[in-house]
Amino acid sequence: MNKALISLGSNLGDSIATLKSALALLKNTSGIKIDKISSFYKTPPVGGVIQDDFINACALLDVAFNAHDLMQTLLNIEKEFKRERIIRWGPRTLDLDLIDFNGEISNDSFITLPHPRAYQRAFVLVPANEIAPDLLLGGKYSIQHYLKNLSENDIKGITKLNYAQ
Ligand code: PH2
Ligand code: MG
Ligand code: MG
Repeated sequence: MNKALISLGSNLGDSIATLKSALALLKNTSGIKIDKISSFYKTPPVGGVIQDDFINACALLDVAFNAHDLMQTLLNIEKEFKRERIIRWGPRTLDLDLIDFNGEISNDSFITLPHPRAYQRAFVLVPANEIAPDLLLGGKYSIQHYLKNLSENDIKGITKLNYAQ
């Protein structure tokens, strides 16, 4: 079995319902077992674009196939989800990012591992730290190591939602 850390994000539509549905789709995918799911967090947008706050979460998966196939599965779920939501209920977004896969390092055109910006993103590190503080990103430094390196300012505004999954 391979261990994968993924991050989930949404800031359009009913983001909590979106993340729940995405997790349900992952759970029903053969070859994937969900090991742990973090709390859901409300997080200020990172990256300079003026937009609504995100709902973010992370999940640890046991995966029977390789990183490429998992990446393709995540892209398929994103696409399927968006198409359904756009047709039925108006615009929705879902972002599923592969953060780490067994500590592997990859730089091909399809997949970059570990995720190149995860180590500096509080909206990934805070939920990830809840379920996998000792996981080594790219086999190198732990989630909790990177989280400790963030500033107060990076973490400010991240709120854990009181919500039973
Ligand atoms: N995703 C981005 C850009 N900025 N900010 C937050 N808070 N959460 C995200 O998931 C996020 C973001 C691009 O994928
Ligand atoms: Mg992303
Ligand atoms: Mg993405």
